[in-house]
Amino acid sequence: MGFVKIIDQAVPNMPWQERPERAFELPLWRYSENPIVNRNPVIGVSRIFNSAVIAHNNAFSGVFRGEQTDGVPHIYWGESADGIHWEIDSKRIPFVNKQGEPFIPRYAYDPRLVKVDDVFYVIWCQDFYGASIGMAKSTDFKTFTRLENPFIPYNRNAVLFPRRINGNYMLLSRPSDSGHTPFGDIFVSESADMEFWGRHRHVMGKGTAWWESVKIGGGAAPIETSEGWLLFYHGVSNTCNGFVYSIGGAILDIDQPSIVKYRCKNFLLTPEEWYEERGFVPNVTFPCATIHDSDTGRIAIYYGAADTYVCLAFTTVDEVVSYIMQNSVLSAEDSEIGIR
Ligand code: BMA
Repeated sequence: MGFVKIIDQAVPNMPWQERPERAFELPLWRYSENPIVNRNPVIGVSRIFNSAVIAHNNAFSGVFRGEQTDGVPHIYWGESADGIHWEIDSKRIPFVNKQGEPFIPRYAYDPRLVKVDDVFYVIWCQDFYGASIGMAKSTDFKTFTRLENPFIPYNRNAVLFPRRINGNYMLLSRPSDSGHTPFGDIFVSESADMEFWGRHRHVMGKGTAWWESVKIGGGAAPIETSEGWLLFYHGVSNTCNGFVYSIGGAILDIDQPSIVKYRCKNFLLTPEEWYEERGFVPNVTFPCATIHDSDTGRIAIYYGAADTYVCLAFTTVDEVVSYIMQNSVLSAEDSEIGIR
């Protein structure tokens, strides 16, 4: 065991591959068999990417962004024995309202899957008279009951914390426009009941570093550690050929997550491999989930690549937290509580 402790369950059967021998600076390394979900994965779906998974009952379950053959994204359910090979339903998740009646979003994308208080929550982006956050809960992975949309448009990249903090649920989100948003900071909001959200705080702004100078957005559900909440997020830069999405890392205060304690000035992973540089949207690495093991400190990061594939990268909590700490640069906005 190293110096940082993951405060969560042990997942001894999590997917894992040792760090390659070859020398490189960054603390994340890719799974050698990427992508783990390829093109045309099920009938009616041409691409699956930006998807989230969870360890459950000695196996793994996931919500997948499936781009249908008509181009419209919806959310699909999948299961896996090893977290690498996935059986994905060919029918999208049949969301219902509180009365149990079908209540399907017009479109739905970039789902996250987080367990809080023994309930599984799916959070995604959907149409609510403009792009906004959709939510549903399930206790059996059969019935997915939609909850009130937490925010008015426009908003994306909502990520729940995996436990209440000071008694309240906490949700990261990134206010946006309804298009290819050219701005964006991460905020955190609180709720006592998962229905009414408030006490909004600014967490972090787009970075001063070039790789995250256009906008940022929450990625995987924060991991509770002895040093604070470990957050993998995406950062975007602009080029003459469009946006480039990289993976960044920060550590938020454990009791007041609007305060950033450490923020890495370097990306942790940026598009380099063919499956990240070539696809429906080139140059995108977009983290949406982790599986992590408190006994070994191992972390597997699930990320979408080039809006086309699902991929895996690995690290350990010691390696990634020390890299973030050693390369941390904080702005005044990062360190403050986030009220004006
Ligand atoms: C964002 C979202 C993501 C996507 C990214 C790159 O605005 O739509 O789903 O991966 O753009 O295209």
